[in-house]
Amino acid sequence: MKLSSPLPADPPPGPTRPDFWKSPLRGPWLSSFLGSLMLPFIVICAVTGFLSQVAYGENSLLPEGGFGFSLVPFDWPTGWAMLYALTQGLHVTSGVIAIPLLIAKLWSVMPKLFEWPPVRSASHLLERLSLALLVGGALFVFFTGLLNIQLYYPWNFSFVPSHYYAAIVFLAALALHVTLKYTTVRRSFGEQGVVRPLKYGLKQTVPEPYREDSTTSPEPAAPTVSRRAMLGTVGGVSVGLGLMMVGQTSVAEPLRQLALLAPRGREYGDGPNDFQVNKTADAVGVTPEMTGPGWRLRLSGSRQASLSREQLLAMPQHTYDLPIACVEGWSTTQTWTGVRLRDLAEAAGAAGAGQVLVKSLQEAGSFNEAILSSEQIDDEKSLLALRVNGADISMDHGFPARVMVPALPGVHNTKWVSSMEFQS
Ligand SMILES: Nc1nc2c(c(=O)[nH]1)N[C@H]1C(S)=C(S)[C@@H](COP(=O)(O)O)O[C@H]1N2
Ligand SMILES: [Mo]
Repeated sequence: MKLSSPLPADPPPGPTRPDFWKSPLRGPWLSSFLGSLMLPFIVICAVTGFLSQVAYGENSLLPEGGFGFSLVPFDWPTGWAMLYALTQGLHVTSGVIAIPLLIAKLWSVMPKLFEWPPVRSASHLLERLSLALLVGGALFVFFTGLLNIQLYYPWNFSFVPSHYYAAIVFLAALALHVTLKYTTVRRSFGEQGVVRPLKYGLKQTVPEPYREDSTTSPEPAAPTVSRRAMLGTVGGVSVGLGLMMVGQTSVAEPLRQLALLAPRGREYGDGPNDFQVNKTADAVGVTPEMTGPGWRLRLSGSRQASLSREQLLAMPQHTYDLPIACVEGWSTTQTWTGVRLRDLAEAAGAAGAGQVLVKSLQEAGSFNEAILSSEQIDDEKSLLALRVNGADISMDHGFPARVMVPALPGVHNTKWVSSMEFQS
């Protein structure tokens, strides 16, 4: 169906004219290559993103998994303590690696944004709308993700649901895009070879054959850089950023010095409490009076109990190496000592409880409580930690007591615990 348009048939001067675009590098091969390079990282990022949603479990901000049913029909396991450090490290690393590729890819298809006439037919309109969702969704998801790992939560909307729902829009538009572009990718790889253009230096760099309705320029300028150099630069930036992200994780301590963007620094002292602090006690209004001798852990289940730190230290103590694995991608493994959560459940007359609501002395803020599942309560490594690396936990790491549970997202390792309500 043709749409009659009030716009002039000839494009106005500027980027709507095909001859405005001069780069000899643009063309279906370049866009296909960048898209194919990006795709595996996006798949890893998407899968680990949905896994993070599973790991949030009952704490999820989404109604029942997002759509009234759970996308993944299993509970987050506790069996391997490093699991969330791994999946979330992969999520953040693959997402960050994809960003330079995304920018290059958007550059490669830029002329399409200015197509003239802007709408040619109903199907053209639909195609452009799906591209708006694809590009808008991608920019939103990557931008919020990046800000979240660097600046925490600087916006008024809630990060998790907006990142999550935008990701679904983005991935749906991407699935459509990959389907629609499959033949173009096959054709250009068939014509140009998948990697053949990478063999050419500047002298042998020629424009891709001009094709109307593509991103090739009708009047290409002489190349100033080869495709190999351009893609090498973009890829180099991606690899560099990826290493910086991996350097923040406890699986790659030797790379720590590369974590130039780590919001919490790279250098720590040698003391038992010298490792990353998310929020300090000061920052959230937890004072030494609140955590002093008057502090009690209040337990409730089929009966109430109130325990001082001395009483907790008199209970059987257990020591495990457990990571704090932040949603921001960083992680750090330390040696924690404390009381098993299942022993506390028993003290509250709630052995085999279905879940526990853990609350912090911290009054405001989104991380001042967390819900743990029965599996998380029952794991022998699940602790209410009182000590770390042989010393009392410092104020900033959650004194007098904090939750340490294997494979738990960092957010739920509640610090400055004040009460635990065991529920059936
Ligand atoms: N009460 C409380 N507990 C909290 C937080 C918080 O802000 N308040 N931050 C959480 C987050 S997001 C992480 S990653 C870990 C960080 O623990 P650390 O500061 O000891 O490294 O604590 C978690 N526990
Ligand atoms: Mo975190």
